[in-house]
Amino acid sequence: MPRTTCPYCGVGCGIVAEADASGDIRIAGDRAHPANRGKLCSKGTHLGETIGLEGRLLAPMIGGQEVGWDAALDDVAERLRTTVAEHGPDAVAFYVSGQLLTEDYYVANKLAKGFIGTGNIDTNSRLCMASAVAAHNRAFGEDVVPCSYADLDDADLILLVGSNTAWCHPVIWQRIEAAREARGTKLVVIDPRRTETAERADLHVAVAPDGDVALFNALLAEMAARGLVDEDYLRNHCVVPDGFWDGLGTAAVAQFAELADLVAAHPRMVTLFSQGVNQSDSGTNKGNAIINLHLATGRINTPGAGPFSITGQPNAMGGREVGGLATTLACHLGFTDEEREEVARFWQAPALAKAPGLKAVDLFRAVADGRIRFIWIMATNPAVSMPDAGAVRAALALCPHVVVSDMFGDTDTARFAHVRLPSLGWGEKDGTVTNSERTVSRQRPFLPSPGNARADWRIICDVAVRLGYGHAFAYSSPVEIFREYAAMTGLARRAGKRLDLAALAHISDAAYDALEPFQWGGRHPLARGFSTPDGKARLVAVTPPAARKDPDFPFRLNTGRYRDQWHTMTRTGRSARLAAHRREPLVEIHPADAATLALAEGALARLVTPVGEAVYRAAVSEGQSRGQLFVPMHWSDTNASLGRTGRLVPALADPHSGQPALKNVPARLVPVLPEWRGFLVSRTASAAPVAHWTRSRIAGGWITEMAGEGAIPVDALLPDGLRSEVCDAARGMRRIAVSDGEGALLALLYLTRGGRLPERDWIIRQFDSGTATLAELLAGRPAAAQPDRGALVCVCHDVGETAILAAVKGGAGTVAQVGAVTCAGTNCGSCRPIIARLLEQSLQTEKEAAE
Ligand SMILES: Nc1nc2c(c(=O)[nH]1)N[C@H]1C(S)=C(S)[C@@H](COP(=O)(O)OP(=O)(O)OC[C@H]3O[C@@H](n4cnc5c(=O)[nH]c(N)nc54)[C@H](O)[C@@H]3O)O[C@H]1N2
Ligand SMILES: Nc1nc2c(c(=O)[nH]1)N[C@H]1C(S)=C(S)[C@@H](COP(=O)(O)OP(=O)(O)OC[C@H]3O[C@@H](n4cnc5c(=O)[nH]c(N)nc54)[C@H](O)[C@@H]3O)O[C@H]1N2
Ligand code: SF4
Ligand SMILES: [Mo]
Repeated sequence: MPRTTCPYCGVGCGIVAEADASGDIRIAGDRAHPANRGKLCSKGTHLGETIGLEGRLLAPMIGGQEVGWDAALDDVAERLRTTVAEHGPDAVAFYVSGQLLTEDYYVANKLAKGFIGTGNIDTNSRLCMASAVAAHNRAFGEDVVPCSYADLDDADLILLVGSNTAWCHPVIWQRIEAAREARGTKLVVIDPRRTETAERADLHVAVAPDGDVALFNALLAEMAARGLVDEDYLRNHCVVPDGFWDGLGTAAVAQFAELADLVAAHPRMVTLFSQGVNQSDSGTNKGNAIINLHLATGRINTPGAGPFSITGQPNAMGGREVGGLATTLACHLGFTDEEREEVARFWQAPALAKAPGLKAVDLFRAVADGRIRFIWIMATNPAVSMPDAGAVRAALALCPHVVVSDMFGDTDTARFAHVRLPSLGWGEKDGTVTNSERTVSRQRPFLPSPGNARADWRIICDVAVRLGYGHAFAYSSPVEIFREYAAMTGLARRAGKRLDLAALAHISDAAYDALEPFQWGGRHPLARGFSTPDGKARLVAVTPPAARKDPDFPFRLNTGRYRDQWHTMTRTGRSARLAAHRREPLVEIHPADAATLALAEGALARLVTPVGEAVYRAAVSEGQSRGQLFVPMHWSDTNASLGRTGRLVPALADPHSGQPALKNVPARLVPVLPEWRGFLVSRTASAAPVAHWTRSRIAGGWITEMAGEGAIPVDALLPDGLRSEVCDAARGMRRIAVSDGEGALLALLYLTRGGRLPERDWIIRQFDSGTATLAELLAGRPAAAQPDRGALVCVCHDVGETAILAAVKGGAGTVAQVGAVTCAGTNCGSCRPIIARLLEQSLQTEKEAAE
């Protein structure tokens, strides 16, 4: 059975995948893979539901016209050639992605920087990892993660900073949980929100938005005051700037003393961090404040210790290695004369880029003002995911040449393309990825290439050949690219870097096919010295950002992820099971703030920021701090009318890394009171002509939530067929069922002008495989009262809250015992934090009742 790697997060789980004769896909965790040892989270487990061909782009398109590959490639090459001839190489840009394979990434970088001669190739990793990269470079002299997953197993204390690990890196989360069970590891979560991750921690520090620099500076000052600075380590391995110790300051955080005691007591400490650190205009300084603490206490390069930046995308790390960011040249080398010379010689490059290119935010600004006239976007959806995505859309609409390579033809970004190129996707493509701990794994194909789709590396090389660079891009398979890339890392080694895969420069085709996951640099790649000229690390003096207040925008808006959706939902949005976790984008708000605004649970609300507006349903939650809001980043124009978060975030970036500040946006919230509300359950996706809609996958079709003003366009919403209707004019209620000639249900529409709408869960189940009568469907509930299943908890085994609470009543006292009784949480385990919360709550209630 083919062994491959998950296409989602940077944990990099190994997967065993198989397509049987009937086309059914079986997915299982690879027990032999060091990243997961057989485990998978909900997203990995349900991959099979996301790889159908529906919506796939299967042939190249120029405008609305399907064309052959020759025509498409000639067209792209011609656009490139004329742009360079008329406006120079810097009028060209590539915007690529941490979801490309290393081999794709390598040839894209080589074409842009070596042959077209522009530094303008940047990646969505700019929105994701750039601050960690900049912090590593400043502290270590190279972008190297100094620890490994095994350090999580060996730590006595784990600090999670700005990371919702239980949702975003669930298999790492399970590893942390295992360490806590095995050796009593203490867990601290530093996050302004009380996430499911924070709920499970020993200590949750609800830091103020962007309060991290102040917090870590103060922690370091406190360790110094307690005599816990490792003077020997500092003398032998670090350079400390003058005046460093004077500027550390204090932090106004309620749990500071408790946190400091934990940090003081546990030298074996790992600090794992992600977007709450990186996506900030003080992101690089946050990274260095964390690294400073580890260096000064000597908590690095030893088992169970280190600052650990965890990567987001499956190949964010591989992209950093090949040099796909505009700010590196190639393979951890920069733009010094010496390094440029080495690279030019290695590639035999005729026109090596002279200087770093534009970083993502600036790159799209240059598209907007006409400096960039050709852009090729691969494996990313910037019309949704970039800050101020409205400006990005305007820029793309103006740009004379937009080429988009994607698996799907109708993404928000692809709508702006002059040329759309169909790429292979997961299960079809072939190459390598590198995960958060520097482990390189193979992605192997187990599905046939659909239609005329092609591998990204091949598309890039086909264009390079047409530009006359055939000699440098004459690869016939990924292994040939991998060998060249591995050889090129030898340049990095000779320049004193730790990146070094040169031993694989002559790997045979067969050995590449059979390649087992391997980690470059070992467990602690910086243990034998840092990558600076003197081998010493740098402490970096960093100061907290100034507090911001704006009376027009009283809230701080935080944005991020849901457990079961991946980014802009082009893939996970196709799975009915994954959709069940959260069907709509919600704005989370503290109860006191909701009360002040007279905003009820489930009501619609308009979020307004200095750059735009979007509409969400309110979720009132104690987990939000007062004065703060949270919305997901996932919904695009494809699945919602106004739920796209990219409308809201200004294009403000960290001065060192260029990473946008996506987590701390000034905002205000205004309740929306539509005249009518409703939802439609239908076989096909409805393009609802109403003011507000969001839609989500269900078994056998779609559910579309709607709201609007004035007349309801019922006829436009419903398919043709036999209609049955009930209505109650007094309450403004209307319910319509549509079936075909044979009585098969095609659609159900429920509308109200002020009353309640029926429970979605029961109707969704009836629509696919239920036994409800027409009368029951129109009533919106079963004739005989059935026990309410409660909110869905376990997606894999379809277990609701009621069953879990019953198990607890029946004596189940641990998550494992609940699992034994109900099966909940026994497959992927992503719902275990919810089960733990339900368990705690009901045990608490029982205790209170007994007292
Ligand atoms: N389910 C799911 N998993 C994913 C992804 C996905 O789309 N869906 N995407 C992958 C990718 S590319 C990435 S980059 C990772 C991201 O993984 P994470 O970084 O864990 O995810 P986010 O939800 O973006 O943000 C993490 C947390 O930062 C907190 N935060 C906000 N502001 C601050 C602050 O000022 N200080 C601190 N300390 N915390 C703050 C937020 O409240 C949030 O809980 O996830 C990866 N995994
Ligand atoms: N407000 C807000 N915005 C954010 C964030 C946030 O926390 N808040 N997080 C940011 C972060 S960390 C990230 S990583 C970005 C992610 O944002 P994007 O990269 O824009 O999101 P994806 O949906 O992953 O886009 C990947 C695209 O590539 C396509 N694709 C998948 N595989 C392949 C392939 O092999 N080849 C090709 N050619 N195409 C493929 C998919 O269909 C999809 O259209 O979003 C950023 N934007
Ligand atoms: S934790 Fe989940 S999403 Fe991440 S690699 Fe593993 S299975 Fe995939
Ligand atoms: Mo990311």
